[in-house]
Amino acid sequence: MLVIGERINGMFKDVAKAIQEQDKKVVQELARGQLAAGAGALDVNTGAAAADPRPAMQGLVETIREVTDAPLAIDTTKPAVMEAGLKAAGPGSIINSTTGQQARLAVLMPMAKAYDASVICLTIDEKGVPRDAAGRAEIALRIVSAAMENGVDMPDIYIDPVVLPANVAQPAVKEVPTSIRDIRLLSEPPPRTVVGLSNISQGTMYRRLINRTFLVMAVAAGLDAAILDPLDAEMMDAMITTELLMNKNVYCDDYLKAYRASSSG
Ligand code: THG
Repeated sequence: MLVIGERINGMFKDVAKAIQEQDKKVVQELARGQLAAGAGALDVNTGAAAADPRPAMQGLVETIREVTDAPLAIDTTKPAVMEAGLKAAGPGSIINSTTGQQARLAVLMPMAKAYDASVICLTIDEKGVPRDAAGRAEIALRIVSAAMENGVDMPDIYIDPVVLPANVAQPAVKEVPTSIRDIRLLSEPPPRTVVGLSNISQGTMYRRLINRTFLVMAVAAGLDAAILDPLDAEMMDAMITTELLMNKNVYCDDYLKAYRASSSG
């Protein structure tokens, strides 16, 4: 499973401060640390920390590129910021994200082709996030069509069924694993699935426990990728164990060590 490290995000106080003070060290340490902990890609989001997000995104990406060639997920809703990030990061990046709205798909699918990027697509339309898995599947199908029309291959499409906080949208939680199963049936080969995991526990007391329990549910449903904090070792252990029990890796007694040895570059 592809782990996309979530920590280089201006939503976190240490990163917001680093962006404001142009402190490269903090960002570079987070890049190295997340990759060493098992991330295969890094999410990059300026948050609200920068007055002008375009140079801020470019600066963040260049700072990360000084220490790693790992794929970067450029996390912004603004096409101009996206393009600046993709340019600085180079081919093999991940667009994070487009919604299923035609106007956004019409901009971001061609951008994926032009910059040799894969693309995360949220199951959101003009009406917002659907209440149930059926509504998510409907938008996902529109996304699959748009990808085909633009010549973007299914393995380069990551559909995100949108995880909402369990404390305010409790009935929506179980729709996500259903949605992960549904999305895999939409085409052959299927698009991939991704979630922003930490959304599930925002504002709750047992954040890490809720994160890792939900991750197990999603991995058991066939999740392909997750934006999460790989520095949470208990969560990584839960993920690795679920993948083992789902027969994605061959059993050995020291499977945690074996997994880490094979994934740490
Ligand atoms: N889908 C996609 N991309 C995403 C998301 C998604 N990108 C952003 C987000 N959701 C995933 N990343 C985070 C990062 C941080 C938190 C949640 C999701 C988070 N932050 C603390 C908080 O809000 O409580 C910040 C405070 C702190 O700890 O310093 O929870 O769903 N495609």
